Amino acid sequence: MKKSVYSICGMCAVRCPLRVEVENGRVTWVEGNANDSGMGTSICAKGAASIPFQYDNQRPQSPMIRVGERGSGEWKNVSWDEAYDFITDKLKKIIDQHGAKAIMLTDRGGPFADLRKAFMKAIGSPNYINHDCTCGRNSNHASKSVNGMGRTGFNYDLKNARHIVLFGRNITESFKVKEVKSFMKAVKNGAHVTYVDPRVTNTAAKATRFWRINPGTDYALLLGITNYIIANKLYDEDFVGKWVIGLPELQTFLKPYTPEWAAEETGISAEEIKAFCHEVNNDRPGVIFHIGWHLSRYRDSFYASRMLNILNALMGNVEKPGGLILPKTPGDAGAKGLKSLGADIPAVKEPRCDECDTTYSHFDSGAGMLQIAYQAMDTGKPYPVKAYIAHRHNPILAMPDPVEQKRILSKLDLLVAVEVNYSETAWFADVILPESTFFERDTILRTEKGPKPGFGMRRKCIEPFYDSKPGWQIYTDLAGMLGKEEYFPYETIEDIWNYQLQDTDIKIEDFEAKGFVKLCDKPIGCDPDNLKFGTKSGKLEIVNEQWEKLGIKSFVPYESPEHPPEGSYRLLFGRKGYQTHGQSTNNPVLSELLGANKLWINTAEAEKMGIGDGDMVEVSNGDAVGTIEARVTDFIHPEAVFMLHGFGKDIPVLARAYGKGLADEVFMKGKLTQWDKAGGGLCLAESFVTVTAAA
Ligand SMILES: Nc1nc2c(c(=O)[nH]1)N[C@H]1C(S)=C(S)[C@@H](COP(=O)(O)OP(=O)(O)OC[C@H]3O[C@@H](n4cnc5c(=O)[nH]c(N)nc54)[C@H](O)[C@@H]3O)O[C@H]1N2
Ligand SMILES: Nc1nc2c(c(=O)[nH]1)N[C@H]1C(S)=C(S)[C@@H](COP(=O)(O)OP(=O)(O)OC[C@H]3O[C@@H](n4cnc5c(=O)[nH]c(N)nc54)[C@H](O)[C@@H]3O)O[C@H]1N2
Ligand code: SF4
Ligand SMILES: [Mo]
Repeated sequence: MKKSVYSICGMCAVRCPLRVEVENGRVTWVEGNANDSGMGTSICAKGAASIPFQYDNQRPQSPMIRVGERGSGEWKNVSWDEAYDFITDKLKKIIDQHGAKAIMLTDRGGPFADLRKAFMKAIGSPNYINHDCTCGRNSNHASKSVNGMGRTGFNYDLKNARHIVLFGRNITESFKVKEVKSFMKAVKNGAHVTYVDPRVTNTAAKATRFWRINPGTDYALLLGITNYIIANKLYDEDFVGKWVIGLPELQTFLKPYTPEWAAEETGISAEEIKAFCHEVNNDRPGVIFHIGWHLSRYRDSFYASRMLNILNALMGNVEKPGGLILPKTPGDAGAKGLKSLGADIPAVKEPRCDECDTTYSHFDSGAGMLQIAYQAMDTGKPYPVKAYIAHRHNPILAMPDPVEQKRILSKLDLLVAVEVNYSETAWFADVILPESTFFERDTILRTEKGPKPGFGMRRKCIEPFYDSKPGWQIYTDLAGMLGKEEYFPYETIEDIWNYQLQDTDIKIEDFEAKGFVKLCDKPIGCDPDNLKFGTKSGKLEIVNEQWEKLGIKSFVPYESPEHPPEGSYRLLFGRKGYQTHGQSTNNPVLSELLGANKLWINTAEAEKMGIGDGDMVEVSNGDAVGTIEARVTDFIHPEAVFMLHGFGKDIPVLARAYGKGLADEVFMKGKLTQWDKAGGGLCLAESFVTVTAAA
């Protein structure tokens, strides 16, 4: 029997809408859900590799409890009841001794996190944290300090843009399917694309202007650009007059930062910088300075990212074609939203272990800061954290310095990984709970913001292959066993969906036709003369007084980045179109496309050391050492080397990826405690390594 099911992809955190064909209980075809016009039937290689992932047996097949040393790989397969008993016995003891706040849960954030947040609320712990201190936190907080809404406070109308400016935003390789399609439409329509990176990427190849910037100097370039734009009035004076606070202060601050000054620092000529400024002035308001992520991994990323937000404001691009569009919510459609699963659970009054509600109150406490929680796990301050549930999150790989992390994680009484793979964290855990794959499970409903807001549903396509459970079931079971069934009274996923939908006019059956429900027929517009931003003033704040009061200055002077010592290189990292972080390097098909990462090194530098393309080289930070194949190329800045993240797996059961290539995070020694106090992001791009020909 053949059937077609609407689902939501789970092969990366983008979570694209899908249509899945199933024949006799097996998935035979996956494509984009064409009911979504931005998506069409497109999916990416990782999405297509969901079928080999489903049929792979190199993944956890039943609950497992560790019997050997941490990380030894000695496990006992157990029943769900045994696993639940083991976990809840430990949790009850921890609650008795330290209170529920000693339990922490981290996940990959996103539209389905409401379930885990509600679980933590139900058990009485404030310590729900997402992954974002290694991802977009600096950018997010920078946006929040300007627009009051954060990084996702705007959608980008890329396809209609006349100029797209990308600072280390490798949009064609580290992509979202809908975003890259929209970007390619703009390219086809002849939009200007300015791409800034110390490395030539596929996106550089699509750009009309590529600037190979000195690594870590983006803030200088942005200061030079903004100085010239303001000094020459190359901005939207009407918009700025009406909606922007703090321009005179900015102008004063920018005085020393001329394009000539920026050229010295960045390696990009003053003439080029000026030509760019005139070009964006001609192209506005359809100009987008993409906030992106990569400006998130340096010590001044918060301020660099603030400058990108400020440049968007200067372009007057808000709610203009080819500009920044405010995402519309169910409320904008005159409808009620989904009811949060935590809505009827009493608020937790305990303070957070990561101090995002106390010491760091400018940070978004909804997302938290995992690196600060590591300090709590290590030192017991502000209070002990004794149990850690990592759900769809692999901190040992995603946070820097795995050796230091393992030292700290070893202090826990309980580490649980809820996973579909043998992640590094699962391998080090006390218990692995195998979640059913996204094909095998229903998921809570999600809100979809955009021009036509609505709700989306992921439906189960097939029965689980192994002894796994869907996340909603796992947390309902655990809440029940911890005596919190009144807050998790669900028997079926329909109970959960009905709870979420109770304030709306929508019924479960309404999702059958398309896989999602829109709350209006036509895109909701917005009057550009009647905007409302999330700041206290309701305007875009170049000077944010609230943040200033909390000790976060609106402007800080530029400081040159440290240059690598003689014989060393700055280690850069990133992703590729057919890999998702470290979770797909062992995929049966994706591992054939790319078996191991290579070290990009500049040709002239390699020649000095007698290293040829394809030679094996030794990479070291004086502590961690490893060998990897060299990719000798003119396409990278001489001060930097680059490797893809997610390789160098040290888990023997991952037979295809085991020992292939090198892991970047092992070279990030000390980075668990080096982070930007203004933005919160970890300084991942501030490690140096030596490279020598391997013996
Ligand atoms: N295929 C695929 N797509 C993905 C993901 C995935 O795993 N696979 N992950 C998703 C996630 S979580 C994220 S956060 C995004 C990330 O999206 P991006 O941030 O666009 O992607 P990265 O691959 O991290 O690439 C960052 C680029 O920044 C460059 N860079 C390094 N240092 C500097 C610098 O000093 N200045 C400038 N201007 N550039 C610099 C690097 O050379 C690299 O090319 O991608 C998302 N999309
Ligand atoms: N050194 C270094 N560190 C980095 C980066 C880097 O480039 N270099 N990139 C940073 C960035 S931008 C990010 S976003 C983070 C990403 O770090 P993470 O969020 O940890 O990475 P992901 O690959 O998204 O997935 C996490 C885990 O979820 C599991 N998983 C996948 N699907 C499911 C599912 O359906 N259910 C469950 N329960 N689990 C599932 C995967 O197997 C994987 O182990 O890493 C950051 N850290
Ligand atoms: S970008 Fe690719 S892997 Fe990620 S959700 Fe979309 S189709 Fe799936
Ligand atoms: Mo990310």
